[in-house]
Amino acid sequence: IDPRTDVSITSDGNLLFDKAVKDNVETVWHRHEAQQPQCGFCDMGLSCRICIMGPCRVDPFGQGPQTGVCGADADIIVARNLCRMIAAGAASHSDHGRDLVEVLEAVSKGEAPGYKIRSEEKLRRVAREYGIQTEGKDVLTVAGELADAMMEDYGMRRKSVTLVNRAPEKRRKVWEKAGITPRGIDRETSEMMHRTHMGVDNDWVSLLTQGLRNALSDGWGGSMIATEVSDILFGVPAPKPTMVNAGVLKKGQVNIVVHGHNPVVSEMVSKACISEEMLALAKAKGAAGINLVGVCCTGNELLMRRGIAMAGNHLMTELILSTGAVDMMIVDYQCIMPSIGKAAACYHTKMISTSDKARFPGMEHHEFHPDNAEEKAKTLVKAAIENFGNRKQVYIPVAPQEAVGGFSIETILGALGGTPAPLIDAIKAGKIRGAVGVVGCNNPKIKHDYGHVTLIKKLIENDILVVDTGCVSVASAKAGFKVPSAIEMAGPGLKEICGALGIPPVLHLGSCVDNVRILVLVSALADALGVDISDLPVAGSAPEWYSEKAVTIGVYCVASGITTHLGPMPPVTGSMNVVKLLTEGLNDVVGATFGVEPDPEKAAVFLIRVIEKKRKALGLDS
Ligand code: NFS
Ligand code: SF4
Repeated sequence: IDPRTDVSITSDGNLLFDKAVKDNVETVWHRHEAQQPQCGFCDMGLSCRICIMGPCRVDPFGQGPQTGVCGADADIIVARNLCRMIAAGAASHSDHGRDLVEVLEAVSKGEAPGYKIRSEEKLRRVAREYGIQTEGKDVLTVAGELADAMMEDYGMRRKSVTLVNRAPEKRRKVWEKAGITPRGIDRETSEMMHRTHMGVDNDWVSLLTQGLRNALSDGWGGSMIATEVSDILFGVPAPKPTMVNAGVLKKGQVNIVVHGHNPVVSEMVSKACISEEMLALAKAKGAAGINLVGVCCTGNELLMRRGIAMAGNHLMTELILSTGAVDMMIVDYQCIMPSIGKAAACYHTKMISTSDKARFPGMEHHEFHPDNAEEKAKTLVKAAIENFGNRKQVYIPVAPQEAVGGFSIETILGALGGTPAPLIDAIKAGKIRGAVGVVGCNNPKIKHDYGHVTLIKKLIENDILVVDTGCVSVASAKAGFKVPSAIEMAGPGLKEICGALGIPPVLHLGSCVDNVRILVLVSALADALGVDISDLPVAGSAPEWYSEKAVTIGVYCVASGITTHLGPMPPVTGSMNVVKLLTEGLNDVVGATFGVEPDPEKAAVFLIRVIEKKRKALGLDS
């Protein structure tokens, strides 16, 4: 593609893209271009390769075949494909949660040197929610019992996953009535895969109903466990200043980038980076220090708890390497493009994979387990220091942007004096019209960060409080929305409230599993008002989503009563029945729907309308 093309709305994105082109580094944009035109059948969800009587496809124009070899029609094929995306997303978050539960168990047995319980208060609080008697028990016993109880949530011993009890009673009744209360975390994913096997569930409504239950098993199960156990092991986040964009890389220091999702790895690396021994070694090698930064969600985990800087989001990962300033990139799993080993090979950068379940071309594999992670992290940091001297030219084209992150629900409620009442008052008074969770990824189908930044700008101008997570949170921080002075970009009401609290109008809630913090917050708001989540003037949005995980998040948000906007169209347009169910029919079942709109300006109008309608129904502006 034309090297002068604007691929990003950020200057580091564009300048580093030019640098990558100059260095002959192939990027996600080049590969996206090479794939054009992409398959129209797949785009509409009308192709099926579930069994090998196929692959099959249904002709959307009604002339060619209208069923696959087995007889599945467009509705069945589209629904099955979407349901398998939900299952894959739920599996990814929930398996990440499982890895944390295993660390919690290992800590309780004294088999995870370097890890510890950082929030005993949260450990005991969550344990009580699991019905564990905590009084008089020492912390490690409680940790062991909680790990055990969480493991049961993954299986089939319980009627429902435990943390659904956090949802307002009205919401739980909705789920019961629809038959979508999630039972076991693994159970729902497994059943989803079973139902979508050839010759099992061939009713698109019934399939999608299980899709809702499967997504709920992630939102109120696996993802929620991932966030809660991360807080227990690494600390409950509190607001901290940080820096974002490619400018956080430092010329004179050893730069280590962590990429992926699981704080089990990145926390140990961050610990090793601040040890005296490593600092001394770095200095002996001529570096002024060790600079640890993040990309993607494991970076968000570190930013939330330690204020560690973020070099970029999903589409920046190859570009960050093209600075030539990265001495080592350490990855675990999810959203790590298999291309980055090749990109790094153009520079001196050492690439390290760490998970037994995720290997990549062009990377050295150093497996982290709870018992060896502390040692492994030190070995890797040493190797990164050794690599510092091998740098050639370094190009860091921008200065970093300041931001504040670390808004856990505990701190938000704490800042409000322990109850959501002041927030509710501001909403009732109309100073804050409502809130939108803007979440999700980047996708080369949309100009990098354009969807996020444009949408958020419109929302805050209209007095809508924004909370964000995942790759959005980096885009909005880079755009300057996350400093207290950003209230100048907000409408008068939002400006007044955020100004009084000393917070920015866009609050960083964390990684993608941390979307569950939004569920906890809206539950608290609904309970305080005595209404259901679907009655609240809130909405969700994923303006640039790409991943299966994002599908699952969207579905659990809607199933939880939060109407959700998607930028890119999911592969469902081959079935008008499925489209109608997602955009209209679900309203009767769960009180929320999906809306699709690639243009963020129009999406803002859609979201504002949703919020104003809810306000009216609650009688807030009468
Ligand atoms: Ni979420 Fe985080 Fe980013 Fe998308 Fe990937 S890093 S888990 S999936 S791309 S927001
Ligand atoms: Fe074709 Fe049916 Fe097999 Fe799918 S499940 S590939 S539609 S025969």
